[in-house]
Amino acid sequence: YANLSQLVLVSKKEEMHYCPKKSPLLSGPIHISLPSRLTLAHVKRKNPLVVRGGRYRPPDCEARHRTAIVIPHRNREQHLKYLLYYLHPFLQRQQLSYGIYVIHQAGNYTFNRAKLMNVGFREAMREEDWDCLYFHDVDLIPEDDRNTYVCDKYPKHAAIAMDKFGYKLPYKGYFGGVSALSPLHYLKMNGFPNNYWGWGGEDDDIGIRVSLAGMFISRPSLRIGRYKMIKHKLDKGNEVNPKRFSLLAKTQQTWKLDGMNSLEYELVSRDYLPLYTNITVNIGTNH
Ligand code: UDH
Repeated sequence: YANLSQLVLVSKKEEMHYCPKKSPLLSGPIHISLPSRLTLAHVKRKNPLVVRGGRYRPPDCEARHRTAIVIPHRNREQHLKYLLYYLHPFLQRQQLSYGIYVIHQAGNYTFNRAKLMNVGFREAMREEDWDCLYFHDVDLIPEDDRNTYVCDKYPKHAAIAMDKFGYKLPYKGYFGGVSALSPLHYLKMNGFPNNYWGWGGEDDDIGIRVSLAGMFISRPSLRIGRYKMIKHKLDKGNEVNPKRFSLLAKTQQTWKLDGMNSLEYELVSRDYLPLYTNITVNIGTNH
């Protein structure tokens, strides 16, 4: 019997082939429209194979990549709905095994995008051995599914061509919007900074960390790394950070001291919702 059950195991494994290197389901450019009456129930109905916590694996092949999407969030429910509406089918066409984590900052204190990403990294890795993490603003929708959500040899800046910047890189070291790092990349640069409160600077700090840690920035082509940004005003609680330039001037001295190795937070809740895992976290404040 031992042999027989082993045999069954082996043949089951053989039945599940790896997915092809290039997914046959890709369709290229995506036309984005933002239907005003969209509901999460509708998104769920359109994605029947997504299971609790926003997890998915391809039904008829073994995925080659396991990607976690980490979305920093507060008070952007409408944007989140649109992103999920486009992102779930997009990732499924790429035949990835994936999970979506929304990291929700509790309370009304000043927003801290980079620290929420650090929380997302720790909480996602606690659950599963992801081989790539996509740090994804809630208001950026990818416009081409050949922009595959897998990691490269170096940290990847994926949102290279945003409509907001005329589908061009706004400046050379830009690392904002959507980026992808393997756990090794992430830990090598001590994660992201925890001390940027409010809008601005943290994305440049992250770009600088990549090179301080001896790595380069990888990017998709301008033709493929295209994103639509959902228009919005600067949020209440995310005012421009007046300290951003003085912090940036000190990244070289601070990156090894501030980051994953100094991360502190209080987990408020972890909810396995139908389309994503919601992690609500108290990350404190700057004063
Ligand atoms: N975010 C939230 N809630 C907030 C603030 C930020 O969820 O209250 C998250 C969200 O994922 C967002 C990301 O943090 O996509 C980045 O914040 P942002 O969208 O404010 O930054 P961005 O630079 O937008 O994309 C700036 C808009 C400023 C408009 C100024 C008009 N002149």
